[in-house]
Amino acid sequence: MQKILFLAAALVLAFAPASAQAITIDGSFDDWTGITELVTDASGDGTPVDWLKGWVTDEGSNFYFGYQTNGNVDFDSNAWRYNLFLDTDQNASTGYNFGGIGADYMVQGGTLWQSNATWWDWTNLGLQSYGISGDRLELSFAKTSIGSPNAFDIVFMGDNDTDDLMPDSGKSTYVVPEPTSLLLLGSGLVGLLSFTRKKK
Ligand SMILES: [Ca+2]
Ligand SMILES: [Ca+2]
Ligand SMILES: [Ca+2]
Repeated sequence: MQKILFLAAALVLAFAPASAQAITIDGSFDDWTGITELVTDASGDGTPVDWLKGWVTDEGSNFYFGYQTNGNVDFDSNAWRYNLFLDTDQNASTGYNFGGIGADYMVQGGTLWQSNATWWDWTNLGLQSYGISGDRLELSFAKTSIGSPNAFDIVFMGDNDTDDLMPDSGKSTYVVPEPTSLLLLGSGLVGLLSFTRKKK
């Protein structure tokens, strides 16, 4: 009986969400509290886009991106100045060649684009879910939209001639955390298997 209870507990844990925190794309940033910045940047080193902080996280089947700039995020007339370059195969020789990475995807304003070449040639994958409030943005899309990578490199670029880069040189890397729920599920199944065997 104890074993059954233990197994039941293990299975309940297995199906519990890996992260307790859910991000809702609503322009409110309370749900980002406790999520550490992936990258930060100096204030006053770019105009009109001056990056300050960037966040990436994931949950379930979605990636979530956030950033904070010095001054309000302005998509009304300047959406094209807000660019996130994503190197999803972490291979600089594939995708748009920029800042030492090969960006296979780009988020420009609220739109996701897929690279067709090492030069500026993109396919529009459509407007994504995003919210803006003052100097911050949050944006989300399905992991499958960018090929469900386990990790990717990212560079934030403002404008394309008076650009502020974040980081100023090189890149940041986001690694999808190990799915602890699957590990628990695995150990639960192993336990179940050995329990079944002993019973025979
Ligand atoms: Ca939110
Ligand atoms: Ca900056
Ligand atoms: Ca690449």
